[in-house]
Amino acid sequence: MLKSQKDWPEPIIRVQSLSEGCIDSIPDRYIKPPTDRPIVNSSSNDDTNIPIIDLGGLNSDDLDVQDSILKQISDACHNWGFFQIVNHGVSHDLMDKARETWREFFHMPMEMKQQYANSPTTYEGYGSRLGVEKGAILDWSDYYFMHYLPSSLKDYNKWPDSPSSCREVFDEYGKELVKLSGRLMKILSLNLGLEEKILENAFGGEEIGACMRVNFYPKCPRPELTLGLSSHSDPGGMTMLLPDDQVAGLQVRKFDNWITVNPVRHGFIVNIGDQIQVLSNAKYKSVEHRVIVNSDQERLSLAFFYNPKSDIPIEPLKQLVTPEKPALYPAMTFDEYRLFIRTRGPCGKSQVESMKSL
Ligand SMILES: O=C(O)CCC(=O)C(=O)O
Repeated sequence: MLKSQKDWPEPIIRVQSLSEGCIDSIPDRYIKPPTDRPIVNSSSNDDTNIPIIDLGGLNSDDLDVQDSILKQISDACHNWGFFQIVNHGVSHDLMDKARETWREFFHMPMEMKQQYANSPTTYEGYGSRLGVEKGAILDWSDYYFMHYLPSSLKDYNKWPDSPSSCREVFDEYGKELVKLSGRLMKILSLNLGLEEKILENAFGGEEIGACMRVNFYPKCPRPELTLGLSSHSDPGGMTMLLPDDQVAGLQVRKFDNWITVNPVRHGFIVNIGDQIQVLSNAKYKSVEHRVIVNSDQERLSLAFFYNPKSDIPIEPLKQLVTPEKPALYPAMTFDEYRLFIRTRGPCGKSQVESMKSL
C-alpha cells in the first residue's frame, strides 16, 4: 500500500536555478533514457493538431447547432481524449492576467519563492518534482500547486501573496473555470446517453474538488535529452489547460506518435482524466501527454484540475455496466488513486491500466 511521505528523498534543486547556471549541458538526473527522449526541432511539415471546437453556438436557439457541438466534442473525446475550445465564456483579459501574474511569480527572487517550498504531504506550494522515489530521473520544470475546492482545503496562506494580484486573480479564475468545467461535464454526460448531471453527481455534486498546477519550464540547453513533464495521463476528472500563448510544448499521444499541440489564441486545452475513464467504464479514455522544452524560450502553463470529491468511491456508472460490458475497474477514492503519481511520479497510463479488473 502506498503511503504519503513527509519529505522529499533528496535536497530540492530548482530547475530555474539550474537553467540560469548551465551553458551547454544538463545534470545526468534530467537525462531521459533514449526511448523516452523527444525529437525536437524536427523539420516535418506535419500540421496535425487536436480538434478546435467553438462553443459559441451552445447558447444558440438552433438545436442543430447545439447538436453539432455535442457531436464534435464526442468525436474529439473518442478520437483524441483532447480538444481545444474557443468562445468558452471566460474573459480573455482574465486569461492574460492569470498568465502574466504567474510569469511574474516565477521571475521573483528565489528567496521569495522559497517561502512557499512544498512537501510531498500535500504538494501545495512551490515544487520541483513529482514523486518521491530516491534517485528518480527528474523533469525539467518547476511548478506551483494550490487547492481551490473544496473550500475547506482552500488556504490563502498557501497561495503566494506576491505578486499582489495573485490571490484575487486566482479566486476569479477558479470561479470561472469551475463554471466552464461544469458545463463540459454536462455535455460529457449527455454524450454518454445519460442524464446531464450524472457525472457531476458521481463527482460528489456540490463537493467536487478543484486545484491548479502552474508549470514553469525554464530554457534548457539540451532539450533533446530531457522532458519538461514526462508522459502521463491526468489522475483526476478533467483538465482545463491554459497553455503558453507564445511557446508550444505539449505533446499528445496518438497511437505511436507524439503530436505537438498548436495552441489557439485564448483557447483552453481540455482533456479527459482517469476518473472519467473509470466512471464511463472506458467509453472515454484519458490520453497520455508530455511536455518538451526548448533552448530559446521558457514556457508557462496553467493546468486546472476538476476532480471528484476526494473521499468517495469512484467506479463505473451502473448505467454503463452490462453483462456484455462488465465493470472494468474496482471502486477507489481519488485520495487513494492520486497517491500513485504522488509517490512514483508521472508513469504514462500504467496506473489506470493496472487497475483493470478484467
Ligand atoms: O504544460 C503543459 O502543456 C501540460 C501540463 C500537464 O500536462 C499537467 O500539468 O498535467
